[in-house]
Amino acid sequence: MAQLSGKVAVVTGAGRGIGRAVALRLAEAGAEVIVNFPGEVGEAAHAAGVVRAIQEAGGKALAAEADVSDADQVARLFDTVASEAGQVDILVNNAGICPFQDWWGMTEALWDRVAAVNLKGTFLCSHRASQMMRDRGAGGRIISMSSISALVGGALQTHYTPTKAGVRSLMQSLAIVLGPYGITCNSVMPGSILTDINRAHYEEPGLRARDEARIPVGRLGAPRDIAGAVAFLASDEAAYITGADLLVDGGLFVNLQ
Ligand code: RM4
Repeated sequence: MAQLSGKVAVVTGAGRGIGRAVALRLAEAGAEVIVNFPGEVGEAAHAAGVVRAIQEAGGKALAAEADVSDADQVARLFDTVASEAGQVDILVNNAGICPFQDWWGMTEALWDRVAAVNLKGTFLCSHRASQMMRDRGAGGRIISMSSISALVGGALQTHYTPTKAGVRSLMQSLAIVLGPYGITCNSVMPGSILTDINRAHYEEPGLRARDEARIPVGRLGAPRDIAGAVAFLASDEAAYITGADLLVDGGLFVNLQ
């Protein structure tokens, strides 16, 4: 059922991976989707492919470039949303990076970049979208991609795990601020989902088999596994859920002994 017809969804980092799956799934549910992508080479083509897929399925979509860590670009992104779509009902803060790096090789520049995209980007987009939602007075949904890495560490992710814990915490605080406006704020916490962010990492011999052996459902996740959770949190069924987090990890987190 087109539960989201009449709604406008902004999905950041929607050209590939989880963001792409979320954009397609929200469009399938009837939402008009703004497919945000960063300025790196090749990203516009990925985003155009998502827009085309949505349009060919009879949906409405628009690609919009912005580096979510840049306040001016985020302002322009939401100006475009306002002028082209007129509103934002659903914001999915998906854009995120995780270049795997050992602690001794960690640099300030890499630490700052990961924090800027993953955490500051979530702040910048949530701030602009929530203002538009507040001013329109029709409520809204802010759904942010935290991670299992908000709950556990990662030896090659010392820059990344704090940002995912921060995203979760930001949604908890925003739930308090935005609840009175009918805007819910929640996190989705993917486990090990096979996408471009970790494809090279899993090419290490034995790594994929090691991780899959620890996942009770027996496989790495796929982007579509996350998209369904986001679609639920975006729906009317989730109207009383806010400040919550939804772990989508195939049972990995609980399988520790
Ligand atoms: C997730 C989790 C996954 C990793 C991605 C990049 O939080 O740690 O295992 O592949 O990050």
